Amino acid sequence: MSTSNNKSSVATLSGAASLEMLKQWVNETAQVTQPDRIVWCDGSEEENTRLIQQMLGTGELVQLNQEHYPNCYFHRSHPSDVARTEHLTFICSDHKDDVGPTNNWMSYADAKSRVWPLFSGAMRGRTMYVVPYLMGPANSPFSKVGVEITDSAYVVVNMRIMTRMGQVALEHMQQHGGGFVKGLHSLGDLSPDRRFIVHFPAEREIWSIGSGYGGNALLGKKCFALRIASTMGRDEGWLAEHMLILGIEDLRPGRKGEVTYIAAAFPSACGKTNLAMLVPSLGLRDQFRVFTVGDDICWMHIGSDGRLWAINPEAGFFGVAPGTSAKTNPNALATLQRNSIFTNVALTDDMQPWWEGLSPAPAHLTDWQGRSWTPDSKEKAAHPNSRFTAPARQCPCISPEFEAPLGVPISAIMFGGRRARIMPLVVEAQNWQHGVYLGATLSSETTAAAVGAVGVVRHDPMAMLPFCGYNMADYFSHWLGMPSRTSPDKLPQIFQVNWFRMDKEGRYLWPGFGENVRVLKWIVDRVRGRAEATQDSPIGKLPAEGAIDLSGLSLDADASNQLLHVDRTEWVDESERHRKFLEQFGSRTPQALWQEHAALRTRLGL
Ligand code: OXD
Ligand code: MN
Repeated sequence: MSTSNNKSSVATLSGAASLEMLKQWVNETAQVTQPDRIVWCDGSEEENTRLIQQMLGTGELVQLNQEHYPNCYFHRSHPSDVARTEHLTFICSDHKDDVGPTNNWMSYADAKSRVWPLFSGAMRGRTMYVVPYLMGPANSPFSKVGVEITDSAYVVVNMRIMTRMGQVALEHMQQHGGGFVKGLHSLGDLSPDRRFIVHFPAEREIWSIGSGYGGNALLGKKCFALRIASTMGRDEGWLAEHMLILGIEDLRPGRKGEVTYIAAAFPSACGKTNLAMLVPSLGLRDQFRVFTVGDDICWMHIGSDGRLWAINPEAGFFGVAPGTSAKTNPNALATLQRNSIFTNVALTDDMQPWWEGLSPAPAHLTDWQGRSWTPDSKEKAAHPNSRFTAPARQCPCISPEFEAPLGVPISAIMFGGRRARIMPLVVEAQNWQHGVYLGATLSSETTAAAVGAVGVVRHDPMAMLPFCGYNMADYFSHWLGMPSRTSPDKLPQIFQVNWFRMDKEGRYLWPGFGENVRVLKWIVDRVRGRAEATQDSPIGKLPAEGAIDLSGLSLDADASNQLLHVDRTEWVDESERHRKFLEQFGSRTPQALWQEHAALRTRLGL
């Protein structure tokens, strides 16, 4: 098996040796998978057009209404292959303890005997595409090269949107050396019984078989940029996170257009894309403007000034379609209007994509499974996890720093969950260690982005539960160690937010979307030392009375009180849940988190 010669020593390979390794790996893989032909992808326009024409011929892609959606296409996946499959996602390492209780572990022996044979002859009758890609801007010292071998043309055209693909990656590898992350993907027979997504962090390698779904098959995204990169970050002293990156420009008089950069972690399908592209609500539009650097993944390094600098390793957005509308996210709508791929949405009779929340339902649609649909139909027209893949450069609010090789300096980190109860709208950590505790104990209700029950509260530390490539307790230690790598006062302030709190009748208390700028405003003013916070809440610093700008918002007094209310009894229970969660990691749980837990209990009067 090819993992044997790719131990992390590849980091020292020269450009020429890296290229040699690539050729050898392609040959070895072709011998095993037996494709009819091998195509090296260069990422060019011509190549893309050729692949699209080919897929239009086989029906893998369908052309959308070119007048309204120029160069846009539609793909319908297998109905059993519509979301990430966490139970079929594994980390392979020597010891089970390396991956911890929150990951599925696989031994090398099992990978060899259960998964590797599935690749044998898997590409017979198919084309094998070799897809070199760069995660991060060209010329960035933080960018990293991956190569995906895949037998899916749909994967290739998506990778071209989501990454800097082709020649640019080979050039980066030739110039910088350091090898590449190997990603082997085959659709296999698409059966969930023979579906595996296996990561080899020590070898910087990924195997994925049996799925064409984005998070399982576009290997640059979750597999490389989070699971493998999180282990690289641990080894090299940086952070790979499931976070959006936004810049918020202050337009108020005397502020000289200062831009504050914020990185924010939310679990999948909790509105990261919407927040990253936020258009401030009318009342605050003349005070702030938001720029998007990234909507899903953030790599943060300590810069020469001691601050944390962030790049978005991706080049596109793989966004959840349902709920995206001119009201909730006009920037996303403008972004996906051309050169985009839509997966598992519904189609109007004149071949435009449609999903729940986009507009009032038309009288007739074709649903995501190809069936005739009317508003009387019982099922949703678009799959709840239907997606658009769109180039980031098309986003009207893309940051001027999007391609900046060193990224942007982060002043605040937000951790957000989807919680109907308990969690206040916003709370600020007392310091870095407390902030890591807030991130580590984050919980959220599950969504349609992964297969399984929706709406169940589960711990999702730093929104990384499905994406951390090693033992989560060691990941907490890595976070806790950041102050020792720089001057602690240079690190961002940490906040926890919850847009999803409900009243007793099950109605959202907070309007969300463009109104979230009110919370960002408080955060910006906090990190710049201009806003008030209370010091006496047991869970952290809450906005002082009147510190969140609610002007022009018709929230009744009761709702605004409930939004920031900390219920002692509920928090006593919550702290119990924290304890159970932290106990799972046994002696690996960092002492600093137990200290924070004890301090929380003391503040709760226990
Ligand atoms: C995603 C996810 O696709 O988190 O970004 O599932
Ligand atoms: Mn995500």
